[in-house]
Amino acid sequence: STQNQDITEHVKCQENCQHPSNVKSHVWTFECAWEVANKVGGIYTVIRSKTGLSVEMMKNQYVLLGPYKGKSSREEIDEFEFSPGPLYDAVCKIRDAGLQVHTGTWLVDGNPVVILFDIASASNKMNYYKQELFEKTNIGIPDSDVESNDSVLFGFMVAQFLAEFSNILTTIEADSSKIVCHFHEWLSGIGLIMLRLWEIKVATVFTTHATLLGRYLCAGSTDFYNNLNNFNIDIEAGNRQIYQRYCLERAAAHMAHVFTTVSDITAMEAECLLKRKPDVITPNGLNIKRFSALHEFQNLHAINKEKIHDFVRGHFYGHLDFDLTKTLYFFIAGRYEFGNKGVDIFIESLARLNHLMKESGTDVTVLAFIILPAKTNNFNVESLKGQAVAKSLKDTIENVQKNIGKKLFELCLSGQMPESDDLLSKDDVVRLKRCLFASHRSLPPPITTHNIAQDDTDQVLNALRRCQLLNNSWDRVKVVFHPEFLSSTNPLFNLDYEEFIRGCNLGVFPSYYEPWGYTPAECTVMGIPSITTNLSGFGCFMADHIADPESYGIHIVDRQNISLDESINQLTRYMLNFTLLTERQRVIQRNRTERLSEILDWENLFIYYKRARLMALSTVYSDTVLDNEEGSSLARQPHPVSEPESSRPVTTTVLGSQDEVDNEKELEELGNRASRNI
Ligand code: 1S3
Repeated sequence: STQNQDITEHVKCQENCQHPSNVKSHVWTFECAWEVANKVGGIYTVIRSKTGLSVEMMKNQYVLLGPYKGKSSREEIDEFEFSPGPLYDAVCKIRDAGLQVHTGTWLVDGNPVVILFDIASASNKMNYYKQELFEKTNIGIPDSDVESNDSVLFGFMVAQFLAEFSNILTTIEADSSKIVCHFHEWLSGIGLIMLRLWEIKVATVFTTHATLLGRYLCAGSTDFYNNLNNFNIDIEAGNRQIYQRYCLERAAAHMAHVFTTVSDITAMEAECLLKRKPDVITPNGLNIKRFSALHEFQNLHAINKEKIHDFVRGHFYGHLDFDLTKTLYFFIAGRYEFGNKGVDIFIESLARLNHLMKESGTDVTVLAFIILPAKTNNFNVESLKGQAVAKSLKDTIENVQKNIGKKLFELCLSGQMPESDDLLSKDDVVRLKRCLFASHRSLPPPITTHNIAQDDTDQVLNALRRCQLLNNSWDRVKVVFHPEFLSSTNPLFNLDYEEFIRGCNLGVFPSYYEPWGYTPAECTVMGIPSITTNLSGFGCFMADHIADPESYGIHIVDRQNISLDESINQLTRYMLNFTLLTERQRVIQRNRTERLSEILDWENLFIYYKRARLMALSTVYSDTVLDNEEGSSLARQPHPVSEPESSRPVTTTVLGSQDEVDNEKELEELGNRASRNI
């Protein structure tokens, strides 16, 4: 795009770089994370989803710092040398010191300037770095801790680069530029720690997206939230062999000029475990591209649901005794953290839902997808065979169809009225029979699409077996565990992850440990209702900002104030209620859900980042003006009211707002009825 070209030009433009007075802003903003141009988890989404806005606001004075990962980095960035200027000079300086650095722009929205550090090039300095770190902080890094070793190399390289950059700026006459660097997570923390220890004039922000210890403690069988204040932190970290990482995280949090985290619930955790209360809460946003036509996202749902039907036709071949038009797709997706992500209670609730649906004699079927990456030995034969059988049946029928059409045409041309017996040839019958016999199978469809490496100890498989969720014909709840993230090259689903979400009816994310939780947020902006919890940052954020989240399709399970059994029942009830909605009601709910997109847009949430950085700058540079209006709280979303009637033509499947008014009461009554049923 023109904007991207402009930015690249800016970076390459010698004049601009040599004369900072030519650029509007005098603040250089660096953002540093292990997940810059490196897709590992949620922080990648945090950074990537706001690159467009960041570049729009800060132009070429916004620079991302990340690790160089060889081939995968080469696919992510457009590599080129910067033209002479302070950035280029700083890069040259650290290259002169024997360190390898790759420069260019990241091939994402906004095309931000990116500097990737090849940590392997610094490995010969590892012992010097560790020695210095130990002498200055008393934190010792064992050789066996690979991640911490990587963080040492990355951190020192970043700190050296920023030190050089800061030094170069001070030598440029009449340059009053300020520098702020925003570090994410403990893996980038050493960069911040060293900058402070070397007393480099750079304002620093540190954001934690989860505390290390919190994640570990929750994954055990600890009653985490009721004991937040009682843990003996050093002992707990030591017992889990993460003491050095914990120390790095805590040091970065304390040495930062401004410390932030993504939600109130993680702020509370950070205060107890890291012993510093975050200065600012920086909730995660998304890059919202709303469709100009209101019904477009509804159409995308229909198109992608049809593609999921195709998968189901193959996977359930020989057992497709349920009506696809009355089938609802639920899903859970994320990191394979069985308890933390609430997969345990999801499966238990599915079992209870299955029981209730069978009892009620409903003709609705729920198919629950579990998408969590696990170690596998590729797809299993049954799953691949299912898709092949369905495809061969489809091809055969298309051929037979063509033959029938040809015959009909010929007969009509010769003035004869075709008899039904004339249409199917013997050959066609034989071919059809062969396909039909091939599609018989006695065993129920597999509950997983892959050969799981540790099948006998896999937590998901064992929970499904224990709950007897085995895709038997009498079950109203069927399950498919897909232990790999979806991509468009997947041979089973002809869908990438976004298309898959769009095709589903409900996202279920009953997490126990979830500092933010992008999965329900992603559902929301695509107009897909979801279930979250009051222990997830997203769930709490929505509860704070929406008067009645449930009426917008955001269901929040209480995992804080009631027993586990009651939470499971509540989750079951939400899912059961959903199965009782009519198609019309689901369409209305999707419309409402999608209306929440705006609250999750970086356009609205970026103010918190801006505030954190300004606060940091104001502590380092006394002339920074801190605008108190920035970062004030967002408006609360009221109870849904119907939109004014649209003059746009409305498709048959999409309901206009008048329908919505008519159905508001209906929806409420239905909810009440369902709660009485459970
Ligand atoms: C973390 O990733 P996770 O899934 O390990 O950071 C994400 C981005 O802030 C956040 O959404 C998530 O809750 C955290 O857990």
